[in-house]
Amino acid sequence: MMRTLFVAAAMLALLGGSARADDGYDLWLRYPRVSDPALLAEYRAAATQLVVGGDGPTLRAARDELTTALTGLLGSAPAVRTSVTTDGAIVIGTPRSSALIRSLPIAAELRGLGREGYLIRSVRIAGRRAIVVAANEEIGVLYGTFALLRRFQTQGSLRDLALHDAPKIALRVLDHWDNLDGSVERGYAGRSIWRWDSLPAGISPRYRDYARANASIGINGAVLTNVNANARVLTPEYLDKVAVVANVLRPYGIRVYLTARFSAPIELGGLKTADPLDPAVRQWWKSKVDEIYARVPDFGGFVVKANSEGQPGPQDYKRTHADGANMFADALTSHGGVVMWRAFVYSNEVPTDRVKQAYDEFKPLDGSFRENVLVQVKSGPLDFQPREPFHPLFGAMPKTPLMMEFQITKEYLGQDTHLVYMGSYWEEVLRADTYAAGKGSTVAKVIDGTVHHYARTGIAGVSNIGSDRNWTGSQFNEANWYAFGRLAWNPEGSARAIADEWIRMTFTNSPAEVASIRLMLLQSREAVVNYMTPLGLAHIMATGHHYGPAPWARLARADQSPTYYHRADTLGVGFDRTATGSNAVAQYAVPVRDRYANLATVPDSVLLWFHHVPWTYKTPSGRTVWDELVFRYNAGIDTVRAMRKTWATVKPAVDAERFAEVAGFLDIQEREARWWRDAALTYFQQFSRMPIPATYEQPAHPLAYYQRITCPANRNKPRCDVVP
Ligand code: GCW
Repeated sequence: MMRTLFVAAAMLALLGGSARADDGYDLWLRYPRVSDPALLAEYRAAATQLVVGGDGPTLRAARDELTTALTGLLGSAPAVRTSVTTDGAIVIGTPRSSALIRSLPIAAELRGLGREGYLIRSVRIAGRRAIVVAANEEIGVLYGTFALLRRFQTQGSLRDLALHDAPKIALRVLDHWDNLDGSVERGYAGRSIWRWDSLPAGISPRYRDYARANASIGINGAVLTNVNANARVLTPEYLDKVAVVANVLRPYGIRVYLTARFSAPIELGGLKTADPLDPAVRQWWKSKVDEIYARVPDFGGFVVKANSEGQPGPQDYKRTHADGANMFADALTSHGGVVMWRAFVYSNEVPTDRVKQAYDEFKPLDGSFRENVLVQVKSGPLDFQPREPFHPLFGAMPKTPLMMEFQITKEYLGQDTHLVYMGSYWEEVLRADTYAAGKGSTVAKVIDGTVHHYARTGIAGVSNIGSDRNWTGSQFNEANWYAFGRLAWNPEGSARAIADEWIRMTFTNSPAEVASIRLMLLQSREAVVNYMTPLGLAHIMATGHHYGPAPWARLARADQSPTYYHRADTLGVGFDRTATGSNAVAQYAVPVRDRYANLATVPDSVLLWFHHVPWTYKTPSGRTVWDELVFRYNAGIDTVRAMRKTWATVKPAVDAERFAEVAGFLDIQEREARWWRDAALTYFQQFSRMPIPATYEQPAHPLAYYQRITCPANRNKPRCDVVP
């Protein structure tokens, strides 16, 4: 038996790359042999030697990556040398680590690149052709190394290289909503990658691969724990584990952060209060922070969710969010740590429209936060819906660094199965104009500090990473991890260009297939908006797991009820957020406010977000709002069908395992898009009392059928079922 297996494996190996089972573990860090002979010859000639100036851990990581990558791409590793002895050397290092780098005329250019920037140049060294990757610090060299490898991987030219780049945002972090028991809140890719039970002795090899992947896209921080925090991570036992993870991530330029449970002084310290102005509480946090830095000298700081969804916070003691944040800031400041204080706060005890509450709470606090506090704001004012207008806090707090929080894990967008490229979503938010300091004050320019000259800048993505072999629950969810990193580095980057890179690095460089897969990616976000929440509808997902449709749900808490958000009745549909309603629109600067408030100018993408309109209201297409809903739901499904067809055409270029996984998920996506349409339209039809025009597919079942469908809280195949 063993023998047959061995023979089969050897035969598979002989068949070469295409026959190899590919589970997606390698992400975009795959280095298959360059197949075009001319290109291969050119690349080989450019990479005969590797000259690494210095021996720090980060330079070693760069050297190892180059060695692995070039071995794969070119068929053999370049010789590692201490000086350039032939044409075709790749020289990496910093002026401090390498006399060779010091001798090159690049000092002026390096000066502008900061700690993490890099330059890549074609040069002559002692008459020999070389490519130099240089930076002020080793981490810049590592980032430059990955940028150079990206050239190889995307089959770009290596001739006359003269590029430099530096990140526009300083703190680029992944927020893991990972619990200490190994579960992941809103995680759809298995269990947590942090194996708390086996740490600190057991170090999973995945930690290093995680670090490589992050470094390759410039992510420089990891918040290891859920914002719904457990104080236990702050105990010495757990801090020892945290320190080990930090040690693995450090060479890759990644700092570790933790979430701080506000009530930890009571739960761990035995104090009677967690009042942020109480001297004993302040002292407790100070000692705790010192204890952390003794183990993790480059600890990044804390992320805090306070007074939101049941989490404790300063308001429990009649203090403000600034009082709370500043207490942590004071404890962290001497160590160089920061506080990322979340603005995602709302309460059903506050009678105001939920989407207004964060602004109401935080705007008056502008100017009262310590210098090392960033206020972390979700991309939209509600909660990571398939589409929301940008959060009105962006642009509204000139004296407080606001950082972006995107959700990479697709809680409300089909989770693991639906193919949705978030790059398009984030690009839309980042390019939105806040008008905070006149035209051109885009969200990107707010968070990169340009608009208000923020001293600190940051961006967080709620991670979609788990223990699954493909890391993110599906092959295409990997693209969202990638896109987040690239947009965090440059928030003015293009979702399309990023998609292109990712496809070339992950699937194929063949132009026709690149174009096909890119089309799928770029269509996918609008498709999900159409088949879930067209025209500015929001939060009509099933309660709890947020997977399927349940626009009918009416909960004890209005602010989490679908019916509260769509407000459908026989007169019309939509949430009036103009002056005649909640007036949330007033939180935006003029002219954004006027554009949204006025029915004549509001984009139909957010029509029902801002307005309650009669079912017969004529949208810009000329269709009534009812007919437009029918049209959009069907358009969403049509796009998914088109995506399926497109995917079928790329079969020859994709390995069988990944091809089949994606095809299977697209099949689910189409079925579930129909489920969404039929559930939503049969529900809304009770109010509109208008027909679904005969040219469209009619719902397969009556409303009651869809209302009986339930999904297990812990979804697993078979997924959601009709309860008989
Ligand atoms: O969207 C909601 C999620 C919660 C999450 C919360 C938050 C971590 O449903 O699971 O809690 O947002 O962002 O704090």
